[in-house]
Amino acid sequence: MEEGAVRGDARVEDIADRLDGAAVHGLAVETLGVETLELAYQVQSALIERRLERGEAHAGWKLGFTSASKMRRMGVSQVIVGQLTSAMDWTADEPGRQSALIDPRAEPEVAFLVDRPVDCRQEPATALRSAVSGVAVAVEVIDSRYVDSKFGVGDVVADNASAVGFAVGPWLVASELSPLTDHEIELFVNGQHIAAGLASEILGDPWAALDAFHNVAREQGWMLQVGDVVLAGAVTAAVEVGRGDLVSARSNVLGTAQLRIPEP
Ligand code: OOG
Ligand code: MG
Repeated sequence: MEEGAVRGDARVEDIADRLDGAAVHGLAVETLGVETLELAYQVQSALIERRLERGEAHAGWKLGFTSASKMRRMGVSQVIVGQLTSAMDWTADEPGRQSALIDPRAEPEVAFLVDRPVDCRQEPATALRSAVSGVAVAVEVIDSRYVDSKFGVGDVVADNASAVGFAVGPWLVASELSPLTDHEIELFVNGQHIAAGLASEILGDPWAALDAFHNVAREQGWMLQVGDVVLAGAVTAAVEVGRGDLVSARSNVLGTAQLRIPEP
């Protein structure tokens, strides 16, 4: 038993090392065949630990595969969660920002801002909804660490749901935007309109993504903290972007979020 447990931990650390190395050096790895979600979320935690050790701070959470177009495109039909850190927050346009990247792709999203701690094991999903003070439009940049973005659900969870960067627009008062009116969220790259999707693509209403998040957070025993951002997931399939591209998401209800894809 004990030996098995030790081997199990060694496997978590080994997979985390490979995925972390791929992210740090911008070199994709072959799919690792992470069979279970239990192992996958353990690897994800080990990856986040490495980032925190390098001085990054916890910044929030991201959902994946909350819309039919994303599920169809990636062949995954289960909502997944990844974790955001301070190094992924590209909201402020800092000239000269650098990041190792493999095959970055951008997505238009909706973001929520949490303004009190929430323990999902103790509090219901409705409590999480009422802990949200802000809603914003967002751009997420994903970058799978697997060759050709080929993965099963366990692999992509282990790879922190392909998280690499995000930007949020101005925070609007959440209570005035619940439920969120259905409307289009558009994606622009260097000023060119590239894609658009409806807010209702996200489980009928992006607020429902918080309930889906609550489910996973309860299982994982995660706590939400003051200032946590929660990205609700893309309303369209992801769009390829390049170094230096200016990417924005626009909504006539929520405004604009913008980021620049970092240099190598
Ligand atoms: C996984 C990340 C999915 C979303 O918004 O659905 C995601 C991927 O497609 O690589 O961020
Ligand atoms: Mg996303």
